[in-house]
Amino acid sequence: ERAEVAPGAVHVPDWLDPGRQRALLDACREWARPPAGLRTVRTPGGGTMTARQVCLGWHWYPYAYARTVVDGDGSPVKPFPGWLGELGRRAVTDALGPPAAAAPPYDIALINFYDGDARMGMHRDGDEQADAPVVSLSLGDTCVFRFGNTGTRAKPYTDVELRSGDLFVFGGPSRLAYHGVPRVRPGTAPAWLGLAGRLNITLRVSGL
Ligand code: MD3
Ligand code: FE
Repeated sequence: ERAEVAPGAVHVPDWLDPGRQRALLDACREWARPPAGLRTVRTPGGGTMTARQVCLGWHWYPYAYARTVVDGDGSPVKPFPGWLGELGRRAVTDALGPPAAAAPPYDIALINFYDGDARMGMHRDGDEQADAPVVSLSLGDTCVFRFGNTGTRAKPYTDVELRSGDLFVFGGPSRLAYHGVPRVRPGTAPAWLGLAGRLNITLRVSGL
């Protein structure tokens, strides 16, 4: 099924079948290894993100993109694989319908690893130079995903549970909306996946 949570914000539960979830998890575990592997993100204000992250294609650091891990081991960022771009195009078409015009290729993946205590505060994703939809894929433990407003970080919110295999696409008027992850539900991952915790993969177009 397909649920439009706000204009341009579409949730497709159970979009990835078990075989594809396992394959994507295996790929994420490879990408997490050094060099240019999983790292802790530190914000300019002295804060630390509780979800750890690895990037493909372009390296995100607060609040810009680079081609090397400027805030980590300094290595070149891992390449963004063509098959992941194809997955992104299919995701957008399944959620929003076929594009009206030729769409630019996905060239960034940001992969967030959450343990039971990890959270993500309310924020907007404004560091990309393109307005293409963001594709989000969830693996492992269920989380509470909080979707807010474009003009303010404040209420009202819509809370949605994201489960292993779910797709969420954020385009059009929802592209710059505030959003966050107030909690993860430990121990809720499907047993066959073999993952303790939660992974979220976002696919983006850099416009760079
Ligand atoms: C709405 N990640 O990586 S996924 C992020 O679960 C991020 O790790 C969360 O927020 C996570 O920036 C939420 C859903 C999501 C991702 C990107 C968005 C929602 C979005 C970009 C624009 C609007
Ligand atoms: Fe975000």
